[in-house]
Amino acid sequence: MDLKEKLLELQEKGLKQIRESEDLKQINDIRVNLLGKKGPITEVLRGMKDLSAEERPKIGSFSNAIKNELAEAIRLKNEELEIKKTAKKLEKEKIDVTLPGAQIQLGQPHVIAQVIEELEDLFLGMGYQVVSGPEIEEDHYNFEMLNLPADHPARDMQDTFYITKELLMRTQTSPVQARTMETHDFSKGPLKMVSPGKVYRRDTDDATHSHQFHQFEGLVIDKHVTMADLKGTIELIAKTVFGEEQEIRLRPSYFPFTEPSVEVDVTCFKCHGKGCSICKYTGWLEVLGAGMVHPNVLRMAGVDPEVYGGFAFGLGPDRFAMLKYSIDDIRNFYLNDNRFLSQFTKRG
Ligand code: 2U9
Repeated sequence: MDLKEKLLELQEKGLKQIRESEDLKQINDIRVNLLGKKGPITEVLRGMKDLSAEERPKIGSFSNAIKNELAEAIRLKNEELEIKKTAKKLEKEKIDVTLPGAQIQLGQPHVIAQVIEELEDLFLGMGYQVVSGPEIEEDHYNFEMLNLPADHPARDMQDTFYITKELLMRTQTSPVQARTMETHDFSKGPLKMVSPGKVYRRDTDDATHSHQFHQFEGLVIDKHVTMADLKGTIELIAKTVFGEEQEIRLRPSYFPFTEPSVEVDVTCFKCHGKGCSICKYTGWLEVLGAGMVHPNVLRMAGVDPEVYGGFAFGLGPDRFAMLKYSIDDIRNFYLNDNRFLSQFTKRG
């Protein structure tokens, strides 16, 4: 077999191998075998030294043409296999973008925060300001300014977390009002404020007591404020939180910072006054304390009780939330168990 025949045979065999190759590794092996330095074509070309000067360039260009043809066939096959490989990969990695996404669990304000926010909205709408203050408070603002001097028996009513002789964890949010009243410029208009926040008492925690709970207090100071203003405001709170059809009643009470003082009941929102387990078969729920600001409290804040007067009220957002959602243990609010908290999902 002469060289030309050998080359033709190599061409035919090579093209067949290339045609039949199935993956990129195989085609690369073929390229190395066929066209490499130790490959059969190189081997054939070695035999050219025995050819005549006339034959040599002919065989030389013939072998080059075959080499180029094989190289091109390999390149095309390689390209074809690359495309197939990519198509296969795409097929495998295909995702359906129309499938619904994984649900993201949304958080929500704490149920107590929801109650506070609802009340804040009500009072902001009536032109009140929402004021916060320090939770570590001075004895002076927490007790003294609220008509509870050191020897006042009412101080025994509250067990207090003292930090030093003068500093304590506030037992009520009233010191925020005392501070605001002290600095308010009455020549610019009345003071209308609410102060929601955390308060602390030295209580042993149980189903109805927590050493930390919340208060939402309100204060209005102006000329000519009457008990009728207080009653109307309280009625609005009761109807907003417990429902438009609710009624209120006031009972005489005592607080050191208000005179006269009242306790406020609202008709039971469950039984509407008929009597049920929620209202302990009385038809009424006790929800608020309130009164007309004591002259001593005004005087201590530098406000003339002969000219100005006002009303104040206090309520417990924890108790409101317990009533509204029939929660029988206050400790639920402070365990931060999401199975409990996620029930009070507020949307929109
Ligand atoms: C100033 C003057 C007067 C705030 C008031 C109440 C009545 C009251 C409690 C009810 C249950 C709070 O959540 S609770 O523990 N509060 O009954 N609070 S009048 O009177 C003030 C406050 C500040 C300067």
